[in-house]
Amino acid sequence: MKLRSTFTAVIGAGQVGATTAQRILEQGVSDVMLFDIVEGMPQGKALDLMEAAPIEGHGQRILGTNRYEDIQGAEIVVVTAGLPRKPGMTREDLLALNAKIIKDVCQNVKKYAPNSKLIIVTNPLDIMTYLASRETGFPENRCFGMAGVLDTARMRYFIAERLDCVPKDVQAVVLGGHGDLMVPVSSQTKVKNRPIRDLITSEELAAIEQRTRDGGAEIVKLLKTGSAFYAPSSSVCEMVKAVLRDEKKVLPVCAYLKGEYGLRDIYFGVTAELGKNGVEKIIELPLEPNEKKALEMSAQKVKQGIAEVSSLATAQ
Ligand code: A3D
Repeated sequence: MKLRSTFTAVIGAGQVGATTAQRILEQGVSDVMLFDIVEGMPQGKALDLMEAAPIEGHGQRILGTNRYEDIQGAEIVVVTAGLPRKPGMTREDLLALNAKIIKDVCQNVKKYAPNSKLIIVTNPLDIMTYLASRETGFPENRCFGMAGVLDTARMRYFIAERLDCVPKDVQAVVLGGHGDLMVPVSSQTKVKNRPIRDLITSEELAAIEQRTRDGGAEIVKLLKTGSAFYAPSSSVCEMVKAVLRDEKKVLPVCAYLKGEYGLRDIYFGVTAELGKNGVEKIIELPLEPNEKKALEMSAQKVKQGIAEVSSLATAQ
């Protein structure tokens, strides 16, 4: 069996990678090439997923591989290769370990899928996306990261849980770095077009914002052996769909900034239009002064990480 001409390559067939592959197939988005360095594992997961196809009723195809040559022709490459957080570990603890993996993956993406759109998922997200852009030399619109869709979905769910409503009726947006200083934008948060501030107290809203910032850690603490993967894979699939179907959908994305919000030379969570060219337009939102300030603090932290990863690169 061969894949059809439009396919997504998923690098790293662990929890996030395999579940992303499953969602892409079962939602009929595209065929999938699933890569991992562990021999047999991506092939086993691919076969298992194909055996579900008659029941799920989709016509997509998936292959597993340990050879980078097989990602040739991929429209999108999703990178989930790397170590996840363990309890007590910050995303930054992962920096040095995952930087090495991202460099190796990027050299191969550059060689075998030079025209693809690259979506980074590996943490620490903003820093790994910056590194990937430097390693591949891809134009910024073709290299971006997934975090904001997930952080926003978490906030939407927590609000829906509090108000006992349907999560998709909650509009919210979380900007900034994917870490403890991410910025839930309350001024933009609404439920069926009613401002959230009219619906819950400011204390309740503050608690939900903090739970959103701690959303990843809450799951790590419960799982004990890994980090979240169901909502992260839904988030990646949403982005893959927006690109492959040229939806021009506005989503929170980790994108390269050239002066937006007064920030430059940084990969950072902002709202952007996703279409067939990747990040097609960055949409700057009107922010309240305290939200602007929070965004600047978050950017400083990401800049520190970028400096750290750049010094690792020169030390090697
Ligand atoms: P896990 O289930 O351990 O899967 C990672 C996979 O990467 C494993 O199958 C490894 O064999 C594979 N791998 C390791 N080194 C390489 C390499 N050099 N080349 C190719 N594959 C390799 O982890 P996971 O799927 O739970 O998480 C994967 C990454 O995503 C971690 O860095 C997480 O922190 C990150 N993550 C980010 C988010 C965001 O919202 C940004 C959410 C969830 C997970």
